[in-house]
Amino acid sequence: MDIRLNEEARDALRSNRPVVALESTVIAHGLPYPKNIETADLLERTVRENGAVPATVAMLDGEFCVGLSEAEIERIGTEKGIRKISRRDLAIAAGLKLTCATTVATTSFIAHRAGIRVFSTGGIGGVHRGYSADVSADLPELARTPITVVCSGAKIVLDLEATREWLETHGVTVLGWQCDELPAFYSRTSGLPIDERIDSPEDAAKVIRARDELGLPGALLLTVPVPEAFEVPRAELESILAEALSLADKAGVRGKEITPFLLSEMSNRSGGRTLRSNIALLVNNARIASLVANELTD
Ligand code: PSU
Ligand code: MN
Repeated sequence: MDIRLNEEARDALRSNRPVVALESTVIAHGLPYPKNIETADLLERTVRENGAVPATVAMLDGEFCVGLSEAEIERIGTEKGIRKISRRDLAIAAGLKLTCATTVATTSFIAHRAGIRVFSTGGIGGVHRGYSADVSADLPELARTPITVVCSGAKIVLDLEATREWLETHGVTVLGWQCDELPAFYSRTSGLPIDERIDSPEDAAKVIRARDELGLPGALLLTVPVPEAFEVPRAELESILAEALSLADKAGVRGKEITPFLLSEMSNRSGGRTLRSNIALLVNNARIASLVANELTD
């Protein structure tokens, strides 16, 4: 598989310096313009400030790209009709030379093949509320890709309990960064268990190395709660989410459109609080991912 690595990422990987992969669906579909581009830049800066090399992943004109220029990030964040691709779309996108944003599934797929060990995002996809047949392709990809994904759990719009069960059944290890329960995206708690609490990058690296030595096929999720100042309490969220879900139902929004629709509705209904929370957790996750990536190259 041909992957275009930019010079910085290629040099860093060759000389065993820390690299953190970042995804592009959050830029193209997860956040509104111009916050999307500002956030993408901020995430890259955060990774650098914490001693690692950022590598945003996307598909540009049919090419798997790891490490984007500022102009390329701008393109992903502004061009109309950027497709959100999951595993099922990889061959279409490559064959027909499309320009696409990569989800957790496809970012993990590409980053792992490029030799990157740590990937930072906001929230993974999962089992949808009310449509338990709609299971994000993020989940099976995580079950077969041995990468570490730093995230704040699964997005709150999902059925978190069913998503948590799925991860357990399929052997995806869920660690909690300085926390005792699975974070719930905009909220710090969910009432759902993690497999182990981790308090330092050193301990995270120990578990990651052991996973690699055991040859386990699945990803390891390092779940990080949103910083306290940006948390939106669950009770408040649930009422906004209920409104957004019923609107989606009435409008017949389904499939890959539903997550972006719900995130944007919730932001409108919370006066932008959920958006600020989303950005804060993305930045914080990029920071923790960088610390872990540093530890892994020592
Ligand atoms: N994290 C965010 N916002 C997002 C996403 C992650 O803070 O929009 C994206 C990821 O790319 C993830 C996707 O893979 O949402 C899940 O989409 P779906 O539920 O359609 O599988
Ligand atoms: Mn889906």
